[in-house]
Amino acid sequence: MTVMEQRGAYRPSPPPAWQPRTDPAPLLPDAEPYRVLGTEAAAKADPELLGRLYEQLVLGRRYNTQATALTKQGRLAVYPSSTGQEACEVAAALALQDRDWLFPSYRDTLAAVARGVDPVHALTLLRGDWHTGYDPAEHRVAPLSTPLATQLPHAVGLAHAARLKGDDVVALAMVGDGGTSEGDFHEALNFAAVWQAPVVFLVQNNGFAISVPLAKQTAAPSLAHKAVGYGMPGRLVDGNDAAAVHEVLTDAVRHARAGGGPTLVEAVTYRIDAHTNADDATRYRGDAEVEAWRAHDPVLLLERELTGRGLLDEDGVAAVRQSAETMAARLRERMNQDPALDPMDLFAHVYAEPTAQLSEQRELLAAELAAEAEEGTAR
Ligand SMILES: Cc1ncc(C[n+]2csc(CCOP(=O)(O)OP(=O)(O)O)c2C)c(N)n1
Repeated sequence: MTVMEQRGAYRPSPPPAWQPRTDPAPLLPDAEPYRVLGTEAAAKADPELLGRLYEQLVLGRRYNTQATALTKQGRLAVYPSSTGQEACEVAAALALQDRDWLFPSYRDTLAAVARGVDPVHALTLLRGDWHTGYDPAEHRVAPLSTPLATQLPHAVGLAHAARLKGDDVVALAMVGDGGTSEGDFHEALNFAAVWQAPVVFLVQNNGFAISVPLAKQTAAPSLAHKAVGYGMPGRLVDGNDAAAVHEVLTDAVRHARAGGGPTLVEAVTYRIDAHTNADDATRYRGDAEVEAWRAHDPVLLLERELTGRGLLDEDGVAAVRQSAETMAARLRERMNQDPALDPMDLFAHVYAEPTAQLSEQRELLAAELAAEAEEGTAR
């Protein structure tokens, strides 16, 4: 066949190896964040669950204010408050079974506490200590992760490994909107979808990565839309509606457990406090914006629903607040006790076989401490 004849036979067609993969339509998030409170869906919500969520929200709010106060008293080095985001924190913990794993970021102390970690132990890292403060295996809560998004590949690895071993375990990993720009976010979501790992990714879109607003973080229609590119469903939920977040996460956990693979959930919320006690949020956002979100407060939304339906009265509110005060007083009291620290601990649990330099430094410190102790006794 001549070249001209070949050209004549040419018919436009797709490349031979191309086939449609998955239909993107079922993976797309809803047009608006899913809500339960104040809608018809609320009537179907379990009153006992709503009550439990409310108690945890009130405790969580008080925990946040107390921890922030402890930074001012020098008892805590830093506290990234989740005030305004308590619905996400509490719902994440409550959506999991005991055998599942939670992978929190530094902002998710509350999720760890709601899952059963001792409130003081959960603050160990933020107190400036060198270790996690709790045994991750005991409560199945990974260490609070400060390097952004690094907890996500860990969650995928754990979930995939559990599945290979035949263990019935789901991992729920939490990350902020800023964290979605990290390479680890991409790698974790890609692996999770390819392996169909039992993982749920919860992105708390609280509007800012320190001072960087979402508009400078991404050009995506929403963070939930990112799921489609990896081949997993994306869900968009009102992150201040505890009942909605709980329902969406519970569905995603169930889906993962049944072998349906990962889900990306974007919870639309707002960080009411500054990034941490070391940040001045007035430098990059106005009061009007904060006030608008205060009117959509997670505690308020649930309280209105419960009181409106006669499931909570003034005495009930007072009782929950009282138990939050008791928790805060106990937290203050325990955090005001100086922990007994052994400087030699600096060298423990680092390497199975310490390096020559570390051994030398260890000896030096031991000698210094011994000399100091001797001086103290001599004085
Ligand atoms: C890998 C890495 N890069 C940069 C930082 C510094 N850093 C700490 S918090 C933060 C903003 C994160 O924002 P976001 O993910 O939205 O979470 P949020 O703090 O709002 O909960 C940055 C950039 C870090 N901790 N880790």
